[in-house]
Amino acid sequence: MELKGQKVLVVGSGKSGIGAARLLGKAGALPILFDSNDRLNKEELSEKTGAVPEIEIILGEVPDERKKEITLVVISPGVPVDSPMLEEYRQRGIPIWGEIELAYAFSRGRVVAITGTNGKTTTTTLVGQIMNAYYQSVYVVGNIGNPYTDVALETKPETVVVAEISSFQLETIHTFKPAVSAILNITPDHLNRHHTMECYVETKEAIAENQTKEDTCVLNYEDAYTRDFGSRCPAKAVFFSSKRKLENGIYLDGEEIILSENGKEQHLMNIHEMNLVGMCNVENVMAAIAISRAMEVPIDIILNTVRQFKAVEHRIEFVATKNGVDYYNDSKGTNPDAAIQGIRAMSKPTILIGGGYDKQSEYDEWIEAFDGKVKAFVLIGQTREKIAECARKHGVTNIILADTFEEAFDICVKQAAPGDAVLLSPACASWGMFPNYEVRGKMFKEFVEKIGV
Ligand code: UMA
Repeated sequence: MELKGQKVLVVGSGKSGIGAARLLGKAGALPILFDSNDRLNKEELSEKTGAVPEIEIILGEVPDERKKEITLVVISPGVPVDSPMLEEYRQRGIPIWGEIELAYAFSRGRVVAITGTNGKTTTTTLVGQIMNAYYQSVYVVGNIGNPYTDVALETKPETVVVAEISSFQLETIHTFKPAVSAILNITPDHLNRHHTMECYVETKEAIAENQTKEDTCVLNYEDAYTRDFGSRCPAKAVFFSSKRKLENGIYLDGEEIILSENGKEQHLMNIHEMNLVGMCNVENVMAAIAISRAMEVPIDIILNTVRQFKAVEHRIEFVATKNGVDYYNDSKGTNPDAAIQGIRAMSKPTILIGGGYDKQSEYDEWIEAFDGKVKAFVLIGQTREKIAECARKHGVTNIILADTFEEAFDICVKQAAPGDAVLLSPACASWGMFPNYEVRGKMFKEFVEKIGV
């Protein structure tokens, strides 16, 4: 689609919208940066769009007479595809692209795209480091926090783009075709947005929809959804498994990671050579190895990078030991399944902070995974009553509700004795109390720093 001179409506003025509007402006289109929040400051937004003069800003509502000019709509991931404002454009046959699709249309080189309910950020970061160790031109983009549109125009034919892709972003791709894709796992999340599990799974599988057998899709053999997708996947499926031997793929045998290609086995590493805790991270590492093999990176470069790799911030991140108590920040545990990995990684009696924004999740499996380890359960946010009720049903007794995050943290400090752990792993998004999980995690770390000062 030729975009020069076209009026393009960019919906959402967060990171993605700014990136999309800037790219469109530089490419000769006439972008209108629109945000439904009319309390935003136009001048501040104008500053963010930088030295791209063609960008017009509209807040609140697009006037009817302006709607007719629009020939393409580009939406940010946070904008639901069934939002009523999009329906009008859809009915007029105006294409609706996501920010990822727009970036891809201008991008050169190969793309590695990683999705999954959990582990995306760790795996994307690790794959980015492995690619950087071998290739000259590498960009790490997407849901990880760096909009793809920010770098698309800088890419060259030899570039490798490593993209963390959320289900929100996959709803609006059309031609996006990674050379290597990965679906790490699929467990219930964002059901308020995707409505049913079937829709959520379908959206995740879209990551491979334009791939062919020349391309690779890395899948988790131990996840029923992704295993099942292996036989339907349009790309060549490569599996990893933490539980069984595979003829072809990467698997865990005791504590050893093994690469098996056509039945020929190669021992790669012992899991204690990694600086990461938890089985979820062993799976992330196996996925990263499989992805990097498919990208033709030599195995010694892959393994050296894995050995040097440290935990991603906010993902079962060890913060400090204060007065004999270990503090862990798992603010990225934004859904029950991620939080299950968080509590499983704990080996000491744990004071756990949970709760936050309501994504209509069920908490039973998370609470069952406590396994007698949770000494006190401190709950915050919109979901605190719902989680407390569920926890009582499962026999958890020491449940404390807090009104603020600070109060929750103080309760943890009082409840903890030397030899215990305090874990922030809320199983809920931070929205409603914080702008995002990073701010929540950083605040937790600041509180830990201040203990005993
Ligand atoms: N807005 C509208 N109309 C709407 C909805 C929103 O105008 O109907 C406006 C809001 O007023 C706001 C703007 O859109 O000003 C926000 O857009 P956004 O929510 O898409 O936020 P961005 O800053 O563009 O960040 C997005 C991702 N956010 C979401 O998916 C909610 C970021 O993922 C991502 O890092 C960033 O693009 C760069 O690619 C965050 C996230 O929480 C980390 N992701 C979810 C997750 O990981 O679980 C999917």
